[in-house]
Amino acid sequence: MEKGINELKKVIIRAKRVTVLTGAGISAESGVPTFRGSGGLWRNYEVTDVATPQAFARDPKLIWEFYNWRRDLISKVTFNAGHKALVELEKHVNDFTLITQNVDGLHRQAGSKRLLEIHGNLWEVRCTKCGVVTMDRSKNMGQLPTCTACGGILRPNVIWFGESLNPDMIHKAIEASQNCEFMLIVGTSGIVQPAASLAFQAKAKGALIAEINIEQTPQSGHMDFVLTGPAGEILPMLVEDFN
Ligand code: BV8
Ligand code: ZN
Repeated sequence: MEKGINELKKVIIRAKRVTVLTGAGISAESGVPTFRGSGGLWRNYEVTDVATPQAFARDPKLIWEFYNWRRDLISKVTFNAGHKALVELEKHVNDFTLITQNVDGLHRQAGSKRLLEIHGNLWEVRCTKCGVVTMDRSKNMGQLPTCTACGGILRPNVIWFGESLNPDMIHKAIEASQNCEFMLIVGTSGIVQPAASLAFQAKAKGALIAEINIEQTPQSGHMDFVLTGPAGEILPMLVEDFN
């Protein structure tokens, strides 16, 4: 890994346009379970079983149990050295975009500014009737929270499987992938679309792409750099010479 990291540091220190894509792996060292790693997710449910509009229509109370469990868990954790290193990187690069698939809000908490939360944010709720979106950091929203304005049932303001991403958000993510000279892919299994296609959008436009993960992924073979190890250790090493 020594060779890879030194070569990568030489590229990144000179890079003017950098885009980063993160997944659940960057929050793993904060204690947030990933979706497909060992330990799965919640009561043996696959995330694709519970993070869908159909599941919410069928049993909103069960889905709120799932999201209240995640709210409680994430309210007890904080960002880690990997999130902090990306805040450092953002300070150093003049054209920087951080795209995250995570809904845990830890990049925002760490101080990232140029941030696209393409799957939404766990701490926001949206009324299924009037559509109003509010930030609510309660650890437990109750069995079936309702909108104070119209009484409609509230849902987590995240993008579920089978739901389209916000067009403006995905447009900005594609632009940031196509216009960068260097893209870091951190802590994602590269399964979920359309996020998983962004690395290839960057590569198709001539960017160098690097993967940081504790294991190989289906995308590893396409990468210019593959650094195997925890994001919380590798990312700080990448930015240590900036100051
Ligand atoms: C959509 C919010 C149009 C909810 C999430 C082809 C094209 C288009 C769509 C599809 C397609 N094929 C299939 C689809 C449908 C679907 C999809 O991709 N399904 C997958 C399962 C195949 N996509 C969609 O539905 C998307 N919508 O495309 O709209 C459309 C409309 C109708 C019909 C069709 C298409 C919406 C997708 C968004 C879903 N919402 N989250 C919530 O979180 O509550 S996705 C969910 O998975 C999370 O956001 C998560 O971040 C994301 C991706 O998972 P990862 O982040 O990669 O996490 P994972 O656990 O998998 O991997 C962790 C990695 O970290 C591992 O590699 C591990 O090794 C590594 N790791 C662990 N520890 C560390 C580490 N790395 C470094 N350091 C460590 N310490
Ligand atoms: Zn309402």
